[in-house]
Amino acid sequence: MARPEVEGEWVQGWPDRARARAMPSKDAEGKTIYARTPLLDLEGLITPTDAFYVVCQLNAAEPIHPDDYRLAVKGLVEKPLELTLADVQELPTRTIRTVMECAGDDGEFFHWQKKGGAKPTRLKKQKEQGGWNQMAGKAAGDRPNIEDVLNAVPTTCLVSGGEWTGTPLFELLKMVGVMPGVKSVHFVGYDRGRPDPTPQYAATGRTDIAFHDPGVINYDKALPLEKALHPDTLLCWAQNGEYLQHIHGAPLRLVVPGWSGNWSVKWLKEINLLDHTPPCYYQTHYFVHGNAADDPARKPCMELGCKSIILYPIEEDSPLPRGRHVVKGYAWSGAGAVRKVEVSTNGGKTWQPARLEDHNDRWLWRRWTFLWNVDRPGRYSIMARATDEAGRVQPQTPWNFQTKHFDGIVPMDIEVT
Ligand SMILES: Nc1nc2c(c(=O)[nH]1)N[C@H]1C(S)=C(S)[C@@H](COP(=O)(O)O)O[C@H]1N2
Ligand SMILES: [Mo]
Repeated sequence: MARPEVEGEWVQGWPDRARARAMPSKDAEGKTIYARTPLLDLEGLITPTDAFYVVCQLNAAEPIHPDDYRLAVKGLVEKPLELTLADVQELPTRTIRTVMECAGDDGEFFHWQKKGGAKPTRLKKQKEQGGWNQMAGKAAGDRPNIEDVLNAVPTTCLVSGGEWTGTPLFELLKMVGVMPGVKSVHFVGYDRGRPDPTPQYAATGRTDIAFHDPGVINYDKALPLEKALHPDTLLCWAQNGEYLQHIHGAPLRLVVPGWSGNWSVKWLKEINLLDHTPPCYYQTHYFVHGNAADDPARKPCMELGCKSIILYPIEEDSPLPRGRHVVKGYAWSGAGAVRKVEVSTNGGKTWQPARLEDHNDRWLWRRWTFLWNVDRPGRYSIMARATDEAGRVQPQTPWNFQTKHFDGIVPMDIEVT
């Protein structure tokens, strides 16, 4: 059976269902640096913080006491400032509910579409220790076996829904005064380190190509001014109704709805206003769309595509008895609200509308269900396809060498007895 039995846990003195927690990979000190959301075990729209996915590309920043926190805002501004958290909290607040998806989420489905083999599954668990950052500290030139890497770093379940509270970034930009000619807003995190090649081996499915090595860097991204001024781009100090957890970027992080998670810089140290776009490693070499590492036409990953995923039934739920089954999943888009989800139970020959749950948070994923009446035994290929408010139909993103922004249609092959 795909679904493990519910195990009780004592919550507030009473037995209850087991609580959902993210599936972690840890660094040498036992700290979580990567964790996947147990999507199959969740309900509703907001992913509990303990179950929210985690990605730390470098060594995670050291925790900073909120009273000691400083944020520098500089560059092409009328009034450079060094701010405390309390200063930022004096600005008007705003709460946004949005999906956040890692650019690498479901990347292994690109490998599967291209090369075949076993279909990736959301039930797979990654290694607890070292799976994500296993090359850290090893000699340069030491290349692991690609199968080991792919087994250690599953890329499914890197997506969550969250409620974020902070202040619109434009309020801060208004306060410092943006000078003419600004093109990008450069965010620098407090975390520093040398990028580990393991995630690149996992993304490309290869250990035999040379990757650009930027050396020791701070995590940084340069957001185009237009997106920086969008009223939903927030500087956040709270998530899901409480102050940020350290692993999610406390005391202050950026949240950029619609764009892949890597734009939402955690542990903010500096904001620089620039008249150009600096060559940040995580936007020129890592989170890029292109055909090869040396593709001169490669472009930074920005807006997410349009996507739906099936959470029931999945292949491991087979065989199912004849009768009624509720096919269900989530759908989201980087362009805003999802308007339609269609389901096929015959491998894409015909499509029928799914029921979409209603809500008014355009950046948040929507849940959909489809009542499937199946009275004949056999093999059924179930598919889901989303359409967003911009009229974009799933899938939007072609294969790319870093396997970023997968939004393809993945059939679930279900046996009915
Ligand atoms: N400073 C910093 N910000 C970061 C990262 C990081 O490693 N350092 N990882 C990015 C990536 S790749 C993703 S997908 C999201 C994940 O945010 P979460 O860990 O809160 O889920 O944070 C982004 N912001
Ligand atoms: Mo990511």
